[in-house]
Amino acid sequence: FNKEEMAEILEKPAFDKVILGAGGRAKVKETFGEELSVQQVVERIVEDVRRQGNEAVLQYTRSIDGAEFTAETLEVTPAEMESAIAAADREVLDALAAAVANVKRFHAEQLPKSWFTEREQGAILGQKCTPLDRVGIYVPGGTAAYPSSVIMNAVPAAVAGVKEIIMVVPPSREGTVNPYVLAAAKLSGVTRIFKVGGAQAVAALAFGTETIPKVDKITGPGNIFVTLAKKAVYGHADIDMLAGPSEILIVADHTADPQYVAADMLSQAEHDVLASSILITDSAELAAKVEKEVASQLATLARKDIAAQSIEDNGLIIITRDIGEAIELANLSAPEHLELLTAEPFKLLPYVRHAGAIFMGQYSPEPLGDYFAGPNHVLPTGGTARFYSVLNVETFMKKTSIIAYTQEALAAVSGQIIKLAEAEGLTAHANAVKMRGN
Ligand code: HSO
Ligand code: ZN
Repeated sequence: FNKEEMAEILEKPAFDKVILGAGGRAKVKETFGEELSVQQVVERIVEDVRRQGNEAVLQYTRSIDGAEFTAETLEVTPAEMESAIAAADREVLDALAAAVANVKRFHAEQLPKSWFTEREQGAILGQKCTPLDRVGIYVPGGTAAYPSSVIMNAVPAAVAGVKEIIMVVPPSREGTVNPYVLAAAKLSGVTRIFKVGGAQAVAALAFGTETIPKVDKITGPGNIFVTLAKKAVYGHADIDMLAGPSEILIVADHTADPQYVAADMLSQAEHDVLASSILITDSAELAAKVEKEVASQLATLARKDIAAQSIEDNGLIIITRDIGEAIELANLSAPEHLELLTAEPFKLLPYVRHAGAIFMGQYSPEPLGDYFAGPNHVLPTGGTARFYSVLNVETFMKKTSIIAYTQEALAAVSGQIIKLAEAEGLTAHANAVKMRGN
């Protein structure tokens, strides 16, 4: 165990270094008439949407998603919502509703309170918390169209008190959206839904178009185009974070069940060939068993090709001398999801400093958090858990200071304020205080 070497092994690919495969490059050539990098594609799309609004949004939706809309048909109608819900499986809808209730209950506990505090001579100071007026949530399309992600983005915004929650989601070629994504949006309090995805959706939310309203903040995960577009519009609108592929890191000792460990690693691997699944353990015996289990469970999975590729490219088992070393490595990695599959996970908790979410013990597998328990599944990836937090109610709120002094309170400190203003050469500042007497 050598720290530098380990840091290198655990190093994650930077999200903005993604290079398109042959299919992606061909698509870029077809759409833009020339070969462009992902960054160049995003810059073009963002600029076009900013300048041309709807026209660019509709044209990119046609050329990239292959779906034909007009400004009027871009928005999901109440009738479309009703028919999606009517055709949906009741049990799935019930489970979605139960998940919404749990996520609401958990996030309600995060709601910050405005507060006042008293100072000398009747002065009052305070902090007022205000929800954002209008936010945009991005929901990926295709095989990654997750109703659970709709809930995880929209419910905290609704709990924060955001009045307008605008959702964007890329349509299929036929112009449809996953019915459970629609149902989840309704259950979670989404106000309006537009069938647009990719960088064009992010740009439309950031700048507004004739049809899509401009929002104050854009949240939610997406592919590299979406992530780079969020980075590009940051400052015009706020963003939550820059998310990359999903990861799990499991710290396990000899008490862990190798079947559970393997299943949890694979649950992450099936997300994406770029997803990473790492086991760190002080038990060589467990490591050997997990390796075998992964191979045998893999064969049974619906998405075995994706999971196998992910394990092959980004799967890792590290054996340490003790659990202390394992935790040290976990901190070095700052994983999105950290599972502590050890005899006494709570004893390790004080030593964990960097992780998006921590799953404690053998009955708290990651999917419990992905879908149901209540905490959010929009988490910092790629080592950014060192400085980003999990998506939460305050993501959708801001704070404003309040200062209310009395005449006596101001008089008591005006001499010192005047000294500071004069030291900065700001005599108008000094005047504003002097004028109020002392
Ligand atoms: N593990 C993903 C969230 C998710 N899993 C959605 C299933 N559906 C990122 O935290
Ligand atoms: Zn997941």
